Amino acid sequence: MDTSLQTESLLHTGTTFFPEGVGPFASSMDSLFYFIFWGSVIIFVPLILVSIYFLIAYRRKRENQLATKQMTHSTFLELAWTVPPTILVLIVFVWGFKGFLHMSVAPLNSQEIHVSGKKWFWEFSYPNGNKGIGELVVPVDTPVTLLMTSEDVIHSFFVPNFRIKRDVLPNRYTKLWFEADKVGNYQVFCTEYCGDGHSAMLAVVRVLSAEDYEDWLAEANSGDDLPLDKLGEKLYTSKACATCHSTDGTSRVGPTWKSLFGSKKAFVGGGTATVDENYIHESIVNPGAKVVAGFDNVMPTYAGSLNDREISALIAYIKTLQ
Ligand code: HEC
Ligand SMILES: [Cu+2]
Repeated sequence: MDTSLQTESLLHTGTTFFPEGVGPFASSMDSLFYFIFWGSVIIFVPLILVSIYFLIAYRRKRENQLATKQMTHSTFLELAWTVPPTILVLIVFVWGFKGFLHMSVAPLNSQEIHVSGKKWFWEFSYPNGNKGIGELVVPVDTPVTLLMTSEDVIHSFFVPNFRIKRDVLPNRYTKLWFEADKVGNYQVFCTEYCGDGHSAMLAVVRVLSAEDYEDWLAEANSGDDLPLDKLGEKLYTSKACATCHSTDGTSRVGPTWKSLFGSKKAFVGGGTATVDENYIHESIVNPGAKVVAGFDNVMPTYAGSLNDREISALIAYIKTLQ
């Protein structure tokens, strides 16, 4: 799986203002934007031109000369600058409110997927018990409701192509729905600054055809046919370990995995240990138990997100990185 930036869905399609619109909200939202944008241009440009003209035409020419005749009241002018703007604002309000209601009320037959924001990745839990990190897989032409919550700070879930965005809060559920009408990969961003790894808090919505989706459901998350170290290598990216751990010796948010197995580690607050299977297991399910010196206690726990086979697979993979 590739969770890197989906520039194809953002840059190479759509217009100057928007990436290609997918799903039920794009067309009305874009029309409303263009209405406001061009409306503002049409009002702003003549206003500035007339202001400049008046500035020059009626400037004070001699000492003590009043530039214009003083005017005290004009009912026509009062109405002209009150009624049309009110009508414009009401149009924008009704249009926007209708769109807001449309986005707020999901169709009854929609499929519910739980989204959990953690520093710094997105985890998706499907109705059949499958879990995925960094990748939300959905069938095309099917309404999907996202039930979202955060495990730590405030995040925000944004899919530019779908024109949907909503904050993801700790201790509260927020909802979003969409219905992708086109197969493809669409970029997800976190749009609430949430710390060091914020800009890397990316995910992809993979929209599959009905048949491909069935295939995906059948094989998803099994990984049964892979040897342990190969499965571990896959999990290293698919479970977002790669956001914080490198395999080439460089330090990211967390220590590198290169030559990790068998090495001696010192911890914050004193104490040392040699890295073995139990140490790695503990680091994954209870990362705060021993915090490696020089690093912060920011690794999320994977207890419940990884099963025993997956943890064994990660250990096997780390062993290969000597
Ligand atoms: C948000 C960043 C982040 C993510 C994601 C993350 N880790 Fe960590 N990890 C850290 C940090 C920081 C440390 C060092 C502090 C500590 O020991 O808790 C660490 C420590 C570790 C250690 C101990 C390393 C050592 O040098 O002693 C292991 C093993 C580990 N992580 C495994 C994983 C695995 C497996 C995953 C993915 C399933 C993962 N981590 C995902 C940040 C992260
Ligand atoms: Cu975030």
